[in-house]
Amino acid sequence: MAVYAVGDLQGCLKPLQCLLQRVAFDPTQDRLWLVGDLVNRGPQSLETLRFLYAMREAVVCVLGNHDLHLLATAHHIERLKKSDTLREILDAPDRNELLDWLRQQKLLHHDAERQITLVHAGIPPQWSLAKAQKCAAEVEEVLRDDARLPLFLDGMYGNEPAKWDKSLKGVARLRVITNYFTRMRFCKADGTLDLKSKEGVGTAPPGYAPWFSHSERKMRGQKIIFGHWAALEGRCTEPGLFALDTGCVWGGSMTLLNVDSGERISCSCEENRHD
Ligand SMILES: [Mn+2]
Repeated sequence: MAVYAVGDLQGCLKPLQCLLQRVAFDPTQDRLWLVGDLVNRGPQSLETLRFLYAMREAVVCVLGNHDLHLLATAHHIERLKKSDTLREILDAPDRNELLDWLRQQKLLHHDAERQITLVHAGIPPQWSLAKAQKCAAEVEEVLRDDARLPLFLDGMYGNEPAKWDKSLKGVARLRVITNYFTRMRFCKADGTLDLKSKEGVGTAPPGYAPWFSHSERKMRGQKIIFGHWAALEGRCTEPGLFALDTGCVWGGSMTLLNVDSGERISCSCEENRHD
């Protein structure tokens, strides 16, 4: 049995299939960890979801901002933006089955045996693993709760509050937790977020730095696999960190990491275009 982690899919099914073929992935034995952003922008969001759903027993998945956006558009179709390629999912006869599966997924997965944590964007510097697990669980509980889900999906958009505070309540509390796990790139050492900058590490606004590079970061040295930040191009020199978003949907490549050996392979997204 092998465990692999793959970067942001964003509806790019062919490069994923290319990677799984190259490692002779066996869903009855092997496991596939997904850093989230399974859908949107790419050519085959519906087919990608169906493919993963069919092998769901072999999949461990954390949600990304695009996955949450899909859930929100399913509740309020008017949220669909011009650049979204989610309509085919919303119109699909099996949409409820797929979306129900999606909302059962986590914001954070921790493998205790391997001592590795999987998240979409990152874990803020001021949080320990235990704190991050507690906060992720708060949002996961709401995602699974029919009564509370619509309120969360309506209220999750926005960049404020920019910083965690344990006295936060309601949707504002869920929003900042969600922004940390699914949208963060740059922040201050105290966890104050800048959600506007998307470029590489050298472009941090004054006073801000990549979430993983703060010297007093609580989880320093612990292993974290993450995606979301295509401008890193899979490079992160921080010990224990594995950046897997290599910008497939932007014409880059898709990266697969063997979690136990650390070996990486990639499939080009140009050569695996959907025609
Ligand atoms: Mn993302």
